[in-house]
Amino acid sequence: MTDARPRALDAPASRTGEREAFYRRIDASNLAPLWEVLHTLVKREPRSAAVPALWRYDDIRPFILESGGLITAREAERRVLVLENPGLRGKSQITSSLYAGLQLILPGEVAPAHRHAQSALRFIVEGSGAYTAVEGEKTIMRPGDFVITPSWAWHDHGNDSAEPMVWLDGLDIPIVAAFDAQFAELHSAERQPIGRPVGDALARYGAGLLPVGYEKRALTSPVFNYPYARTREALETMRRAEEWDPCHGLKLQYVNPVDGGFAMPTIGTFMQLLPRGFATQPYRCTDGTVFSVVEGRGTTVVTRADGGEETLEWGPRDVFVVPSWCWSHHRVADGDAVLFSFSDRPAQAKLGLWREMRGNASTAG
Ligand code: 1HN
Repeated sequence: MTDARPRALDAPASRTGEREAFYRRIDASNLAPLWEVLHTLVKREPRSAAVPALWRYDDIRPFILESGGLITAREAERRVLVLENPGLRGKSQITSSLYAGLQLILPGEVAPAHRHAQSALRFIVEGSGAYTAVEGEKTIMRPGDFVITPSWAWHDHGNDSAEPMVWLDGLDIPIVAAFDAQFAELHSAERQPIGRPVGDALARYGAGLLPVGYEKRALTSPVFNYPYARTREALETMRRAEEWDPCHGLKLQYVNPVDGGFAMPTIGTFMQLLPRGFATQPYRCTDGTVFSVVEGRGTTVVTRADGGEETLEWGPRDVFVVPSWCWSHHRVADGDAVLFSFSDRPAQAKLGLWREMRGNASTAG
């Protein structure tokens, strides 16, 4: 048997009648030839099935509010409209590894207590004053707050305010599913018992101090609400140093104060300030990233895997996604812009997979 063909990562071996007959015979034994599929399994570089996408809040807000008349939070367990990546419809995925949705809770409602293996984050988009209870402590949520529900932690939400509240949920559902490691449980009570005062965790672990003798107990940060007021103040103070990263502006990573690592084991979370008129240099990384616009307006140009360009024009409360290994750059319009974002970066980093690449206008694309 001779083979003059060059080795290729991008193309399958050629098919012959003899080979096809062989594939049919081994099929009954649950066997298949690797050389027919190798190029789809081991690729030169990431080519995400996820595509760049934007959900304009003004367009989808009416649907979110309409869902409030359709089903109660109690009946739904969680009343959420899932943000489905257009390249991954029907899979409840915003990237290949992450789930995202917009959750509505109306005044007086309770989303009953449960727990699951998946880790969740909430990023508050609209409304103020509803609470979430996590492992016996309540926190009151306000726009821009980043709130964590660790894996296997009891959690319920309630809205004792007078206005509807909407937040962006981010969960590691596809990651946990890839390991077939899902567990979930309903609490016997709708609202879990509360054993600590509001604000306890933030005071205890989030003031640059830790209780003497504190030992790390979990992989997730013990701070479960990172209030926007503090994050925004940090950005505002730091901007005075004028150390703008060409690709990120001024970008901060939420940390677990106990070990300095990411706040969650599978999901990385970030907040960045891009000043008025700033235009970033092209950048790409292997963690497909979900952005939630907190303040300001701008555009993000994303180069798709097929080489085409997508221009996402965003404003406050919009959600957009940049898939893995797609070049992107941001341009801010008139005012300052503040962007929250999350991705699977900690999971990739722990597995030694994460990569990034900085470009400039002439080398990108
Ligand atoms: C969940 O528990 C929540 O607790 C939100 O608010 C969204 C999506 C899938 C599975 C569990 C919540 C969820 C979820």
